[in-house]
Amino acid sequence: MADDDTIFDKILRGEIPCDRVYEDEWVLCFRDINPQAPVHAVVIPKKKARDVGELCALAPDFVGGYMAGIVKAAQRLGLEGGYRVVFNTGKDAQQSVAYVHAHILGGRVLGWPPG
Ligand code: DGP
Repeated sequence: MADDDTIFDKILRGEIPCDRVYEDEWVLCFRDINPQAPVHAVVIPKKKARDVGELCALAPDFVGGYMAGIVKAAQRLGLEGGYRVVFNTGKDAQQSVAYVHAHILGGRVLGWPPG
């Protein structure tokens, strides 16, 4: 389906440039184009899932590789003081790209609860 081909599919295929932070066999991490914190990157798995629900249907090895990739990306970003990982999921959470992505946010003290 054409509308399944998201901006993140295109970034993963190298058709659209990104500011790459970290990459391994499981994930690609790049800086968010619209940062919400001094450090803001997104991590996508190299196998397509639209959201965390679909992600959980993938093989456990793959989900584990994705989670480990998120942590390695955060280390690469130098967030020793801590960071937040967010999966916006569905309409109420304002997920705007239908390709699962973990936001990594840091570089300042983050408020809680989020908006
Ligand atoms: P969400 O709202 O959770 O679906 O987050 C999608 C994020 O993707 C949003 O923070 C902006 C970011 N984004 C959208 N288009 C691009 C792009 O072309 N490049 C990069 N680097 N980030 C993008």
